[in-house]
Amino acid sequence: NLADSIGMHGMRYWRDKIPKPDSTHHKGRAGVDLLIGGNSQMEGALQIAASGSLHCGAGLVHIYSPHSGYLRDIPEIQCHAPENSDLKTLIAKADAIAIGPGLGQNDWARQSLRELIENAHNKTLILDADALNLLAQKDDSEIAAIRKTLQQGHNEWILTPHPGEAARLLNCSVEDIQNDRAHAIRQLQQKYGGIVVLKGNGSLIFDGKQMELCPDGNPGMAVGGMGDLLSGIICALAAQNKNPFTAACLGVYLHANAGDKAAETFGLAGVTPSRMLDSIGKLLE
Ligand code: NPW
Ligand code: AMP
Ligand code: MG
Repeated sequence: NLADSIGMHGMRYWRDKIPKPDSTHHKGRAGVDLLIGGNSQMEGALQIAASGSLHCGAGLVHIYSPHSGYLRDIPEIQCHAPENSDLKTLIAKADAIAIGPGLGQNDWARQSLRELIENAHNKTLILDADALNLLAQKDDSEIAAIRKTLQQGHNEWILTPHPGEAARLLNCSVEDIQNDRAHAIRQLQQKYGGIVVLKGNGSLIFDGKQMELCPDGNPGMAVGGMGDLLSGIICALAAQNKNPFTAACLGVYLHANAGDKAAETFGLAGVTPSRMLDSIGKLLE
């Protein structure tokens, strides 16, 4: 019986679990986010993720990207290029780290994923997009070692696959995933551990014990960059919040509700990640 085992608490329930900023709040307390990705031709993915973090109350947003110069359009964001920044130092400063939006799968992407998994102790990690595609690679000893370190480490991590990525992670078809999404998310959690967000119409969130279903959102959200925005939102909430399951659930609801607000204002065809940014702050209150 799905109703017995799957919660549908709604955005307010999750929002009420996070502390509201008081007058003593400062940027050091509002969470330091690090976002890794933005490889060739996918710089926009990391830009969207970083904007999502910024609009979700992050105190400081750092990005690590081989093409970080393009983000100077968003002056609030601190940009780090591999040739003159040390990833370990950036990891040490961050409260939560998202890797994947526009990451690609080249040597730099692999090396960044490996360095992150090896060095991010006691940090919440969000693995999305190409980080998941790398993790799904079979018959690859380097990736097998990364998977092992991830599973044996002490990190809290959140995987955010869309059905295509979920199918790669489980080595099955998208139809298999969509035919029984509750079963698929259980399998993903069993295989990889951590918290899993299975995206799509009716996103599910599962940590091995609790499962939440978000019924909000709309088909206008089926547009490039939408999942990248979610990664940035969850990263900001995880950096501000000690409970990563709350961060994942609230992030999914906020994102879906911002999508519904954009659909009301612009129509389904007019929903874009950029147009959702302005409503995120209001929805958080
Ligand atoms: P099909 O066609 O059904 O067989 P990919 P990506 C499936 C970056 N981006 N339900 C579907 O397979 C990302 O961050 C950059 C069912 C589809 O063909 C990544 O780093 C942008 N199936 C990188 O690009 C904006 C679904 O998966 C395939 C499904 C690759 O990520 C775009 C596509 O997924 C993008 O975010 C669903 N709901 N969703 C930028 N502006 O810089 C997907 N599938 O191959 O994982 O490619 O998601 O575009
Ligand atoms: P990605 O495929 O990584 O760009 O992620 C797409 C995002 O948009 C996820 O958060 C999905 O849950 C959301 N989304 C896409 N299509 C729909 C839909 N038909 N209904 C609700 N949410 C959707
Ligand atoms: Mg995506």
